[in-house]
Amino acid sequence: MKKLCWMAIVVAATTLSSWAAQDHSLTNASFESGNFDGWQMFGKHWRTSANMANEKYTDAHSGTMGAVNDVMPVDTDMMQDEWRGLFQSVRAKAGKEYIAGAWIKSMNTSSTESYVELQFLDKAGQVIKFVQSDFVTSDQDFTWVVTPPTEAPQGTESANVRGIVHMIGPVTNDPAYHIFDDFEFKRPEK
Ligand SMILES: [Ca+2]
Repeated sequence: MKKLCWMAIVVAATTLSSWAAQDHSLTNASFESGNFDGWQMFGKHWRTSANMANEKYTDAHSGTMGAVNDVMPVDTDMMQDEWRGLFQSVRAKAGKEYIAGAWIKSMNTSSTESYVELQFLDKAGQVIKFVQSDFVTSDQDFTWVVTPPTEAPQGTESANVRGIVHMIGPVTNDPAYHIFDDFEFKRPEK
């Protein structure tokens, strides 16, 4: 009986830690599930999409699916519509260097931009350091967009790998599209 109780505690602790931060590798980093399993989002108009009818319009860098954010001409409320993001939590260790990256494609970029952000969080879940990639500010085919290698500061317990879309001002005429695929979180290669 005593052994059984101990087992239950171990199982509970394991479940809790995997909920708090996935271990190193990202879940559903290529969106091949066709949904946002493993990801959390904020802001408007996130969808997974294949759209393979024409190479020019594909939404997948690898496999058949990618994650798309649509910035629509009707998104005119800067309070509600300005920021959109998708992210997931991973385990990270203080003193170790990491990078976060994704392949980003953009179309009809107009007054929008996108980037990858890496946040380091402490035990309480507070962001104690963050770093960003270069910003995608004009139309491009899938391009590897990555943060500088960054050392996790003292007190780091986890990291958030984030894809961010920023509406600088309302778009006119056509929607702007920022498409993400194949996120990575890893130690930089030396
Ligand atoms: Ca994919």
